Amino acid sequence: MERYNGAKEIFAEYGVDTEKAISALKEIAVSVHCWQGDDVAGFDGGGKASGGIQTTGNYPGRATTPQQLMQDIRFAFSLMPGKKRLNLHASYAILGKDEGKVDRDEYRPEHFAPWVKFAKEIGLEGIDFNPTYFSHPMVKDGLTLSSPDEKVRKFWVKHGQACLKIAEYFAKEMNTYCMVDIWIPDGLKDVPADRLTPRLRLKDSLDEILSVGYDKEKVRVAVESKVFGIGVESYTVGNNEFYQNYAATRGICCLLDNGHYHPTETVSDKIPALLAFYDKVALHITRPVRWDSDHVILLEDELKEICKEIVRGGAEKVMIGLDYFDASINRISAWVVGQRNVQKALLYALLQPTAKLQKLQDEANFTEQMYLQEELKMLPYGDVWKEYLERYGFEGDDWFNKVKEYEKEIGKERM
Ligand code: RNT
Ligand code: ZN
Repeated sequence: MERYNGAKEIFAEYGVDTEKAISALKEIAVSVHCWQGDDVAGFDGGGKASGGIQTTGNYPGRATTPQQLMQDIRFAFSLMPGKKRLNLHASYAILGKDEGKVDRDEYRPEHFAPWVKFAKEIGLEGIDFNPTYFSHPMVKDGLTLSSPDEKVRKFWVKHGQACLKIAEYFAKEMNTYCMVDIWIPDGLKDVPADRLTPRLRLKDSLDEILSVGYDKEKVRVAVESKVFGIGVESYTVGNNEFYQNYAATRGICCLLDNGHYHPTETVSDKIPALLAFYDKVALHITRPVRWDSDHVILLEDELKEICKEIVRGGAEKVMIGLDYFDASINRISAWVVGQRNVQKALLYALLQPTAKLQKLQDEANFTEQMYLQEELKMLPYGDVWKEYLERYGFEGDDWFNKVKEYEKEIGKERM
């Protein structure tokens, strides 16, 4: 408390109100992905991610049943401060008696009812959703919605339609919107003979999915582009230009995953560019190391820049989601470190004297702007962070020891 009071005074000297920052941070929801808990395996098939997506590492204790994953989410989320939504993939369907009988083109809300019950039980803000266009035998020659095989394409169109209905159910049950993110792995390893036709097929498929009729107020559909993927280095059907134009002309959103661009492009710069045209933008925050490798989010400069743009643009306009999966370390710790780093970066952004800095930019006073931006880096953010944690039930905050205890417990059960 004493340290916080000192920090409060220091920030006040720069015109920053730490109390305001703490209350604002408390209101920003982060959609936490379920798939860090089981290496993106899901429950409806392969038991291993495949088709344009890959997890590396073999740390013991992976959740292999819905009960285990829920147990891990419950525990991991209890160590994450702030408002949380749960981001689910269709492959996490709990099929019960329909196991082996119902495929992804026929999933229904009831296959996700246990998730709704669980989300309500642990007091989540909402559920977001993703159709799963990978880890499935109907991914033919690496293609789904852009496939020239009508049977394949139709199957995946029906999957997308089914997912919109499930999203509607989540929105209704949780009494908040449900963000649906469409990402497909479709692409080619080597030089294409035709780059246009697959994109025209993807466009038609998406139109067919959206034509299913769904509550546009409650279900917010987003499309996630990518520059390349493993095994599809030469051509990605759903690239950035394709999806931005698609979203703009269909009244849906873009989802920016910061692992999906050329390494010198930044999502922090793309957020305000999109907000000039869209009411909402969705994010997958991750950490690319050389490529879209989905490493655990660290408190790095680009994360801080992304969070500054979220705060400056208006946090209510940005649907913040996480997307990383590291199987080489304790998965709960990976989850918590990444989520907390996003919260820390948001706090960092909320503690900037934004108006003052903007004024310096407009006055072309770049000397003072640089001086001030550098001074700000050494302010006592950690003391405000600690105060935030203590106010919201994280006093003492020895979360890592709790993870070690938990690991011992589940280690016995999951051998
Ligand atoms: C893959 C995309 C996609 C997935 C998740 C699991 O490159 O980023 O968002 O990571 O849907
Ligand atoms: Zn992503």
